[in-house]
Amino acid sequence: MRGLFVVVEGLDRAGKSTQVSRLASALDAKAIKFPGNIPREDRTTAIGKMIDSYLVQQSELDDRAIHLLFSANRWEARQGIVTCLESGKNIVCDRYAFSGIAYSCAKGLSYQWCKAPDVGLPEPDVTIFLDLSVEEASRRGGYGEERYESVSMQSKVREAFAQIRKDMPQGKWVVVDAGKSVDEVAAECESVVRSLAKPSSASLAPLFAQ
Ligand code: NYM
Ligand code: MG
Repeated sequence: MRGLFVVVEGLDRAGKSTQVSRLASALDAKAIKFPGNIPREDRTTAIGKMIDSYLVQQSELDDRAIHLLFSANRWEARQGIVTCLESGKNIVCDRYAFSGIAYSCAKGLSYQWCKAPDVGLPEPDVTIFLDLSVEEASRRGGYGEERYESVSMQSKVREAFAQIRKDMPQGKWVVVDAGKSVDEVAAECESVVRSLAKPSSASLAPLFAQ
């Protein structure tokens, strides 16, 4: 039996890192993160370094070029994900293709264009969207210096996530209220995963293939 592939998505400051580590320990899962690995200093692949430099505003890139780098960063991790799941280990992943689409659509790129490079990646068994209002997210310790960390950008990202939600097959996208306490959110995330059916086949379906 292969492992479960669980993705956690949400705006910046929605509490993803905390919930990913809680969920990973509850499920005895491997925690992974896009872009790169946790923490920021570990955006270590060649592609991860380019992404990091862009996010911390040390380099400029065309919107489409950075979009493709984020996608390439997932493709370079694909074999590792597949191998891990096939060995029977669960994965909890902090952001995935959905962030790729949401942040680039928020900058004005078209939905279909943004989706295309990620078609065929391993499809998560479920994506948990940690839902928080932009206002509440911005009150959580304020935004840092990274690109995209502004109320106006996050509002557009939230709208784009709403569009993705409509596009997702039944049961693949579960919204959890991220405004509750850390323990309550953790319990809800865990119950979402516990209620999933066991993976029906050993191999993973391709993302966005339908
Ligand atoms: N981000 C993340 C994208 O714009 N596209 C992507 O494909 C992914 C995975 O990177 N503001 C953005 C969202 C975040 C930023 O992520 C850094 P994090 O989780 O804050 O390290
Ligand atoms: Mg962030």
